[in-house]
Amino acid sequence: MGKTTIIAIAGASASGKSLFASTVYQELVAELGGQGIAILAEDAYYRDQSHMSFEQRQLTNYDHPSAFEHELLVQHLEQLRQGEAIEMPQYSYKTHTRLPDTIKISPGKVIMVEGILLLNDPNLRKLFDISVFMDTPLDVCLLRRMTRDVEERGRTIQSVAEQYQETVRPAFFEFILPSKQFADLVVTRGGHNEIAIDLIKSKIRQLLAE
Ligand code: UZR
Ligand code: MG
Repeated sequence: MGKTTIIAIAGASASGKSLFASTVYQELVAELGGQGIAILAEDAYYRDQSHMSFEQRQLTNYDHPSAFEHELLVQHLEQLRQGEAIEMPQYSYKTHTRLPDTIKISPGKVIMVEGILLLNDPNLRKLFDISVFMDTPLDVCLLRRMTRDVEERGRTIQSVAEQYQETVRPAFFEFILPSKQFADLVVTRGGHNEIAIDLIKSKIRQLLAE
C-alpha cells in the first residue's frame, strides 16, 4: 500500500464535525465504494471509565484534553498508516464509558478523523496531513447541542445548560479556539457547507486515484 493521508476535522462541540465527515465519507462510498477510505471519531477514544461508579463518571470534565486516551488514538493512526487494521473503541454518552464491543477499521489510503480536541495535541498534529476547522458560530453550536443532547444523548435541557456554562464554553476558549491556528482550512457553516464538502471530496478522489 502507498502513502496514507490523514485528514483531521476539528471544531467546537456540535459545530458539524461529524456531519461534515460523514457526508464526505458516505457520498464517496456511494460513488466509489468503501475501499480505501476510513473514518474515526475522537469521541470513541474517551477514556474507559468502567471501573468508576456512574456518579463518579458524571464528575469527569469531558471537555478537557485529559478525558481522551489520545495515546491510543496516536497508536491506532500509526498502525493504520503502516497498513494494519485496528479495533476502534465504542463509547456511550449515556453511561459515560466504553461499550464492550469494538469496531474493526481497515487501513486505507485516506483516513478521516473528527473531534473537538484533535488540533490541541501536538502528538496528534504531527500525524495529520490535512487539518480542517469547523468555524460555526457558537450560538448555532449551542442550539444544536441542546436538541442533540436531549434527543440522542439522554440529557435534559437544564443539564445541557449547566454543562455548557461549566465546561463546554470555557474549554472552547481555552483549548479549541486557540487550535484553529493549526488548521489548513477553516470552514464556515459546518456540515452544511456544500462547497467545502465538495473540495475535500475532490482532494480525496485525487488521493485515491494516485
Ligand atoms: P461532540 N460528552 C458528554 O457530554 N458526555 C460524555 O460522556 C462524553 C462527552 C460531551 C463533551 C463534549 N462534553 O462537549 C462533547 N461535555 O461530548 C464532544 N460536557 O462531542 O464534538 O460530538 O459534541
Ligand atoms: Mg460529533
